[in-house]
Amino acid sequence: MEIRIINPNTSSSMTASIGQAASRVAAAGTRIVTVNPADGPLSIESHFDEAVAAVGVCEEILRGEQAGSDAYVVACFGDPGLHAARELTRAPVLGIAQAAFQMASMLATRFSVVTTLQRTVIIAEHLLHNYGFAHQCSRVRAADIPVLELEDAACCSGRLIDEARRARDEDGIGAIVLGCGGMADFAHEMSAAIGLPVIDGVTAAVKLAEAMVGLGLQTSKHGDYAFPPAKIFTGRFQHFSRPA
Ligand code: 2AL
Repeated sequence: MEIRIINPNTSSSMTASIGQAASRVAAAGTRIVTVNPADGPLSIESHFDEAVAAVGVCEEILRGEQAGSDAYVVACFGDPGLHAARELTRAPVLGIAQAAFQMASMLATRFSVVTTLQRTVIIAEHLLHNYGFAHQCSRVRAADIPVLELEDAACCSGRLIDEARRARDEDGIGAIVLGCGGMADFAHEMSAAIGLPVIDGVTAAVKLAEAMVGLGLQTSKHGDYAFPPAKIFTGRFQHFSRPA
């Protein structure tokens, strides 16, 4: 099976590290294809960044449909464009936040999220509410690390471990969810340091996608995930036009 992982930001180095993390956990018969949009924000750290990035996510889904991908992963923690992406395909589409919340909720009754910047905390909180996980998340914490700084592992791992340790000691939780697609490489070290399960959304989403494809499960086309109505798009979005 082919799982197409879409990094919604345009950082090709982050796309490569997401691909390496995914490939390490993929089953023998799984082909991981990792892409990012050509146009858009280099990192996603605001509502505005998410809104712009969502168009690139949709374009990459449409490319994946041409290539025959069996499942998709939207590999940014705000799950930008996730519902729109699901409208465009029958294949399962997993967001790394929803996948990580789902897995954490089955490993501990309560978890905390350790994310990047304080201003993205509200984005994760909105997702927790919308997905129905708010009652299982004790707190969303920011390590105050800009997304692109995560590439400097030496600088970040201590700060992430310190924040996760504070979560363990203060939040009454049993697991940590990592709040960024660029954090996968820190999961094992953090788990060893604090003695709790640490769930990275990229690898969680890959394993959930494999399970869904293996079970023959597809995105429902009954109701709001049905293909969007065909219509004319104008200007720079003309390529989305389909005759009604
Ligand atoms: C993210 C992420 O996963 N990728 C990105 O560019 N921004 N999320 C975050 N909370 O900062």
